Amino acid sequence: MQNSTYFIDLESRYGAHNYHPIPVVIARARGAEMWDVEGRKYFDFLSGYSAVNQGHCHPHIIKALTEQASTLTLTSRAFYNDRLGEFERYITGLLGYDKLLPMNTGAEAVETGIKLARRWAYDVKGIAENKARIIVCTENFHGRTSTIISFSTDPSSQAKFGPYMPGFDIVPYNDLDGLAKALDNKDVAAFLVEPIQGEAGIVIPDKGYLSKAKQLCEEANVLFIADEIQTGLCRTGRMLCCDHENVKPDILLLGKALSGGTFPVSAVLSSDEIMLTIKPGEHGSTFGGSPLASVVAMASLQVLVAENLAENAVNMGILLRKGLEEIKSPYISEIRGMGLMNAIVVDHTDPQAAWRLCETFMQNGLLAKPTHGDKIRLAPPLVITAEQVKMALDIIRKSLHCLAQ
Ligand code: IF1
Repeated sequence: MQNSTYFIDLESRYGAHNYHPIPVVIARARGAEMWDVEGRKYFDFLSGYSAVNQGHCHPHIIKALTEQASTLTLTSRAFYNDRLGEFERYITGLLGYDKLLPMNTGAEAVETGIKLARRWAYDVKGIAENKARIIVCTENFHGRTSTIISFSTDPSSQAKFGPYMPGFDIVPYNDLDGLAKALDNKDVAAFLVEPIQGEAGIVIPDKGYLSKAKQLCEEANVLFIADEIQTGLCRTGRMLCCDHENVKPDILLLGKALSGGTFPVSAVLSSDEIMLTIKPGEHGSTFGGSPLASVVAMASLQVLVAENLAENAVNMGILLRKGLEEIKSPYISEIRGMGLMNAIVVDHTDPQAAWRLCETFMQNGLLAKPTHGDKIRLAPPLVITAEQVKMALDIIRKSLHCLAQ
């Protein structure tokens, strides 16, 4: 029986070194729990970066996946299939949009949103061709394609991948004056924003920011594109994070938990006016809208609704943040989050403190990973129970002592 070291060495020898994982080798997972190759159990506090909101290997999703997998996986969009239309009707009805454009990864959904906004700008708003501008925020994270990293402000995402795609203006996040200034330009097509910034370290904008930003966009005839790939699908305590402020994005981007963490499924939702500016043959992908993806996505959405996971995210999030406050650790300078999208900021002289804390979490049975140095995301699957949250808090409390050295 090979051990963790064996598998870590294999990846080091034969795999690209584009990640620096926490040194644990997962072999099995169910719900909020994972087991490594040695059989040790862990609470998952990363959830595949919010891709397994429904919990690992959710039976309803896996049943849908396995049944469809042995029936029909792919027709390509050269032909119709008997699953995509049902999924399109379900998700547009659930979220209140006219049309769905199905893709695979989150980055593909973001790229599709950018193309859609540009096409709408030329065909509907009347901006001169190749002049459309899209406003984005500092500290954004929208994926890793060459276009997307062109408007990143994070050198580790952007450096030495040029030349870069033009047409993007960067404004400070959570800054309405900066947005208003950038909107004072007739060539602006859209504003692309994360309702809460994930990679930046769970940065929550001021109350009213999203609704005021949406209003400014409406006044400027600019599309509001919400990247809910990480914040969406009940993660923050509502079906969509924008729901907290009753904001209806013109273009909505979903991914990750849309498949319950089984395989990449992403979605772009919008109105007829915007969506139908892309004509047959002008955009697509081999696997986008496959029968398999359609069935898995429908099952994944059904679980969120049937199990009231938004409500559980609210309740377990309150329990988690309250428990973290009660630890009163001198090494935690901030606790922030909404629903089960949370983070702690580690306060320590050692720049490696957050990493050391995550390694101690691992030794004690909880898996999380630092982001941007001193922040640790605490985002378990939304199926986590109060009992599991309490056990996780015990692990966190015990682990913090490692920073006393
Ligand atoms: C990595 C980060 C999180 C996303 C938002 C689009 C995408 C993502 C808001 C693209 C993807 C993933 C990518 C993964 C780690 C993870 C991540 F650390 F990179 F930034 F979650 F915060 N919009 N986020 O969060 O979706 O193409 O990956 O399906 O690249 O390391 P994707």
